[in-house]
Amino acid sequence: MSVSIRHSAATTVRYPIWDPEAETRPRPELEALQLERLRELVSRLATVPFYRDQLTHRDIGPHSLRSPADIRKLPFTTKDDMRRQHPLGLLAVPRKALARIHGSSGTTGKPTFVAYTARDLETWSDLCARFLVSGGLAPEHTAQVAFGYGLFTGGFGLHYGIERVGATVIPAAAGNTRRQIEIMRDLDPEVLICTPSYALTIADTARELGMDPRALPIRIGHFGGEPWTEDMRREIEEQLDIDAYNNYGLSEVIGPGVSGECPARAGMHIQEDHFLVECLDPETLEPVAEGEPGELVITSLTREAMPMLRYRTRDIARLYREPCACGRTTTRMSRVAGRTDDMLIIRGVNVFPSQIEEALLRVEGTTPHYLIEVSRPSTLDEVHVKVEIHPEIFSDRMDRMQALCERISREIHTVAGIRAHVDLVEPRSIERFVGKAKRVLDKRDLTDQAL
Ligand code: DLL
Repeated sequence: MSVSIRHSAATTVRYPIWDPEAETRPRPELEALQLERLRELVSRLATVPFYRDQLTHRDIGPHSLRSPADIRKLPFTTKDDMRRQHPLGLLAVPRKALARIHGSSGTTGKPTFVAYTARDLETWSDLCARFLVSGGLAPEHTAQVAFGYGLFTGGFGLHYGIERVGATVIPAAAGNTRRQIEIMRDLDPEVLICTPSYALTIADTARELGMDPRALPIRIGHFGGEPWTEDMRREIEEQLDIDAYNNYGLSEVIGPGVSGECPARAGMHIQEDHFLVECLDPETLEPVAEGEPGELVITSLTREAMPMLRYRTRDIARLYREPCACGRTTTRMSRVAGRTDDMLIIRGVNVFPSQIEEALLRVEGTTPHYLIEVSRPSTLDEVHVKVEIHPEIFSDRMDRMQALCERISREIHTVAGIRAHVDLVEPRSIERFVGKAKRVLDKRDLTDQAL
């Protein structure tokens, strides 16, 4: 099956649908499948003490569910729950059934782990294949992955999705931008996969090297892992002369592959045969009206190793259920408009202010008074951490102050995984607050009402 859509760049784009049966299923069939899978999930959760206790307490079993909307009878799972079940308390299969373990950063600096069985990995590859194909990846293409390979789900998730499509993958991994460009010139990949901000860095670096970024071979970009705006999409498309597609996911429920755009670019299609997504008012936890912003709460219907029941993502987005021009029948989600917690995403890395605090605590002479300033002067996020130090530590010796800055910066890197500029400031120069301290000044403009 293939769709023909008038593209924003006024070209006609025709891309096949990877799994037409799953992606264009009539809604009543899709909902019946969701219900069946939800019931199976509730049965499977009886093997996880954390879930079993809550379900027993509420006297809920598979029989309690008559439609997917009955999911509202079930309890939520939060990042805190995951932390309390650290490292693998939420496993629903024996440890020996695991095929892989990834991790995501947590407020404490310790990663929370997410586990996969071999079948979970198969499903994951398929889900990535779906959105990659919906945004133009074809078997004859070569795709360069400039995401980190490691505990982060971006690199491996996309890698296997590309292989599943039958395309050629270049696992370039994150960083070393000049080398990324050299690889592109040598190997002519048509597709680039990374964070949206890194795509702009590649364009900047190409210009620094005296090249026209539009002359690079890539024609399609699949970007995700951090918030971006419609303006940024235009910039990326113009600077690199490509079509840029958005995709969304989070490690707790699988990684990339929860949703992704089609050529209509009217929101990201949620892979609803595998994820039941609710959009709730974060205060009342009641569903918001269609098209209104709310917190996404995701249930992974088919994950074997570590299923998530009503995971509170803290991501604010909107859902649209009307049919899409591409023929897919799935609900679409808007861009992520913000978060309900204080998590920052710096160059694709999730960072909690508490991690910066933890790093400061490790360095003698610092005080717990600090301010994190995040900006995006050109294309990449910059972090400045202003830290008050004890008066007796304050020194006229530049070299000592410099060494202290470097030490703090190293600790921040160790705990939070980001490079920050550290500015030592005089005692009592950072504003004090009576109530909740304001520790973060985010100067980036990431709000975007567009899809
Ligand atoms: O970032 C998974 C991923 C990798 C998705 C590569 C897409 C591409 P985490 O590190 O657990 O997983 O971070 C998840 O990142 O809750 C959102 O706040 C944010 N995020 C992910 N994709 C997008 C996006 C991966 N397209 C957190 N737009 C999520 C906005 C996004 N925010």
